[in-house]
Amino acid sequence: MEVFPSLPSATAIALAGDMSTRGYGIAENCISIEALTELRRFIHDSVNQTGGEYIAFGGPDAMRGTFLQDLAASANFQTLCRELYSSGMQKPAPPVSFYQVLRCLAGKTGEQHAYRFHYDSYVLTILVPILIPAEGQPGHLIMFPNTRPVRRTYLGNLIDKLFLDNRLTQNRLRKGVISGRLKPERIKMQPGNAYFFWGCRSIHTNEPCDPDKIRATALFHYVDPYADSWLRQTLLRLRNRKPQMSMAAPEARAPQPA
Ligand SMILES: O=C(O)CCC(=O)C(=O)O
Ligand SMILES: [Fe+2]
Repeated sequence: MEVFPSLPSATAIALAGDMSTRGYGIAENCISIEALTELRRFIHDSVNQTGGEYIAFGGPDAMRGTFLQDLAASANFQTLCRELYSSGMQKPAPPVSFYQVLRCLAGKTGEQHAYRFHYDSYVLTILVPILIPAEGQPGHLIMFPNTRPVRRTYLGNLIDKLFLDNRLTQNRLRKGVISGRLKPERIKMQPGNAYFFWGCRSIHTNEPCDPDKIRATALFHYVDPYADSWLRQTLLRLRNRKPQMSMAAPEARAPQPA
């Protein structure tokens, strides 16, 4: 069953235009209420099991049997992502699947997952909001759009990440945003819509939400430009050799920003 509308190519062109100008494009009313209701039930159950704290699911096994698996398999959704990729990258998308994450912010631990400014490792990011608190702090997505090109090499990408992923830069960005000195795009997401942006080109994160609320977002990461990089594979192998990583159950390990 097709779970995503077939969008006219004019809509895809408009989305791509918005992604390159203001940083993000919105496909409106493309996720059904039934799908949101089913996912919300799953999210409420999962957060209850953690005692009201943060939980995240990564990889295809965690999504099996849910709407998120159907969406990743949807021909219409895949076609749109391929079109956006090829229009942004000026080359056809390789035949790859999505790297999927479902993030549920709740409790004190949820607050710790705010203001983690990052670039995604994948070119295109699709964010599907499932639960956004209607009152208090909703945990908006904030973004400095298209602050870099897609780096040609993994090393180039790594150098950017080192400049961003350190305490000094993170503190500066957080303080700048909180004081209003820095003015990122602040995206007030509405469940039912899907949000598209160049995740690997745009510094982004979410603001905190109230600890007694749940904020849940599904992320679809599309096309890892460095999948074949020797350096990347070597670093991954070294990291996976560390015993504490391999001993944790996959679902207990919170996925890092891709
Ligand atoms: O949940 C969000 O608003 C953003 C999460 C994100 O950027 C990521 O997981 O890569
Ligand atoms: Fe991200």
